[in-house]
Amino acid sequence: MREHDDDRSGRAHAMARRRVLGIGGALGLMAVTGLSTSAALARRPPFTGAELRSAVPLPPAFQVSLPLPSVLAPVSTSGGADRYEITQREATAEILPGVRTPLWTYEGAFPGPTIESRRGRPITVTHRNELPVPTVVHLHGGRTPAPSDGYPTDLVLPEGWPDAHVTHTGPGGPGHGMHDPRAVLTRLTRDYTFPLDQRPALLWYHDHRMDFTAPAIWRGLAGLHIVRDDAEDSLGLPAGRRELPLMIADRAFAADGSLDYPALDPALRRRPGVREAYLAGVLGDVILVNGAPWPVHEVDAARYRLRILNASNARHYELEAVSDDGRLLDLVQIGADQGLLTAPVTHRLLPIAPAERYDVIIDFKGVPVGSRVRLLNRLGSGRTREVMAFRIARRASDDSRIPRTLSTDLPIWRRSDAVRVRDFSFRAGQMHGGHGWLIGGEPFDPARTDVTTHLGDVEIWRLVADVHHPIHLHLVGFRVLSRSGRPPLPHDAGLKDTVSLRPAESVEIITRFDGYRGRYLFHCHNAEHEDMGMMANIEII
Ligand SMILES: [Cu+2]
Repeated sequence: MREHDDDRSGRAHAMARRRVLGIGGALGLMAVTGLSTSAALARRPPFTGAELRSAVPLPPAFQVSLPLPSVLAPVSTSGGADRYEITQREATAEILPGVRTPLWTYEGAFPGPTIESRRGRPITVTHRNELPVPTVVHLHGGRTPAPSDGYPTDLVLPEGWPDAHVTHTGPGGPGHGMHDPRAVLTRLTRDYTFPLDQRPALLWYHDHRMDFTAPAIWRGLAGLHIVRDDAEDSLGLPAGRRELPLMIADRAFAADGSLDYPALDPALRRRPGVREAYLAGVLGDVILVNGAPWPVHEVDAARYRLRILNASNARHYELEAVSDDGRLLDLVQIGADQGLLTAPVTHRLLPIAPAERYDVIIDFKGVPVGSRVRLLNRLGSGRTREVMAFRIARRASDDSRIPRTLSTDLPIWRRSDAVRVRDFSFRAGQMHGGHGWLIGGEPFDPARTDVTTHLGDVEIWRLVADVHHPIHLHLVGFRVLSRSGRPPLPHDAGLKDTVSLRPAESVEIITRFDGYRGRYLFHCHNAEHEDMGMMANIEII
């Protein structure tokens, strides 16, 4: 299924076959699950989605230096809270050497500037929308009051955007309008307040506009947010320049240097959705890390803390670190989406679905100076097999450590704590007469409450998938209880906010809905699925 035919008809044919694999193949897969789940899993496709091919020459791997996103300075720090300002605006960047690429950005950069904050110290971020379309900001993984959580219809309208265009057309096109009476619109700016009363973790902020999240993230609206606290600082983990945030995202480039995306409305103003071949998800053929293609980073022969985010719309990775002499280095996981594990878990291969984060220690000690360690994606093929490289530049002393106990505050919810169990299916289906992605057989409707729960309730959710669906809950972290009736996988450890459902798999999670009352979302974080209906509402009362 990885043909790279050069002629257009061959390409179209290959795309059509990929689409069958992504959607029709999933239904076939569901049909065979009666045989046995493990047989179905063994046949699972390596990805869900179709790959765009860039129309410009691509640079060789491991030539461009790894950029490190700048850390945003607050505009004020008075009264025990920090205030930040971010302008969302168009900018042009040289992502591929010699190629100018127009982007939609936070503060002119992709990734946007990193916000570094302390647990329990609230911040307010004033976002100013100078883009040509409405936007919404969501802090992924944030324990955030509902008015600042970036509900998809809580739009920040740009100057001059007519109110008449606020009504959402829905992926079925004009005439399938969804009206949300609870939407809170602002014009030009909006203050988002984040209490950050939560475990230290790598979060990320990104656009969450109704029907247009996927193309907005693709164009560059994503940035990192790191929460820290004294307990984590005192562990002795690699820090400073030996702590590297790595935002991995795939993209494709059109002949004019712009980011290619199969949007039905390239202006992203009115008509949502993507061309039919890409309904299962949009994949690019260029792997970016912190916005650079297949970068290389010079390191000491010492331990590094890699804070990895998969910010791709639809691409899954299975990461491995390989030295030039073919040795696989340990990836010692110390944290999950929602912060530190209780104890480290060692991997040789680390699967990472869209929106998941892994906090990993890698030790370059013992790797010869002058040689490389490449981070590879075992799910990729050709160029998408490569992610980035580390070049060991020098011997160095290393006083970092990996404590055997990393944290003692992970919530432990027992099955007997749960006051109810809910079932949700995540499947392809019909929506407004076209293709959609459905939760429990229904496409998203902002005006419908799908789940009502009480603040403080513990619930078990059973999630079942047709194809890959990375499922994300806003507001709360959760633990993975089981996968298809078996114990969780090693990388399911810790507190998660996104769980990767593999084709035909059922996963049980347990969580407590605490923090704030209000309307929140849960959804698939394959961004194209999300835009095509795969979201639902949780009302916490
Ligand atoms: Cu999905």
